[in-house]
Amino acid sequence: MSDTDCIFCKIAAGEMGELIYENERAAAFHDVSPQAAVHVLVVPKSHHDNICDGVDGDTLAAMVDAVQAVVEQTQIAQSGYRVITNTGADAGQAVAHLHWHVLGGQNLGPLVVPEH
Ligand code: DGP
Repeated sequence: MSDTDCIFCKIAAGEMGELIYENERAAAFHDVSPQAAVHVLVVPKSHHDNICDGVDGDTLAAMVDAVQAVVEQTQIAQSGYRVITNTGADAGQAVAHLHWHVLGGQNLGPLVVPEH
């Protein structure tokens, strides 16, 4: 089910014309504020606040298919890439619709978090 107030629900439904890939259950589009040479977001078409919000296996499989398609389309398989999902305040999640960041196209360096 989609949430009419959710921007990623609208994008995933193709209402904003930004999709670079879609299948039955997932969609991909360029991040509006890219943090790397390649920065694509993969989302489920159904609304889930985050990865622990009742996502079924078929939807997760469709998201993996979307990642594979994006990796192929952007030609980042050889050089490497990172897939991450931010969840909740401590991770800085800004949009409450599950999304996987696919980052690549350059050396990403080590995964860095602030000192604790
Ligand atoms: P996060 O901090 O993990 O919730 O990242 C949210 C990302 O979503 C952030 O990198 C910017 C991106 N974003 C937010 N609004 C939009 C939008 O309307 N369109 C697109 N393409 N990306 C968006």
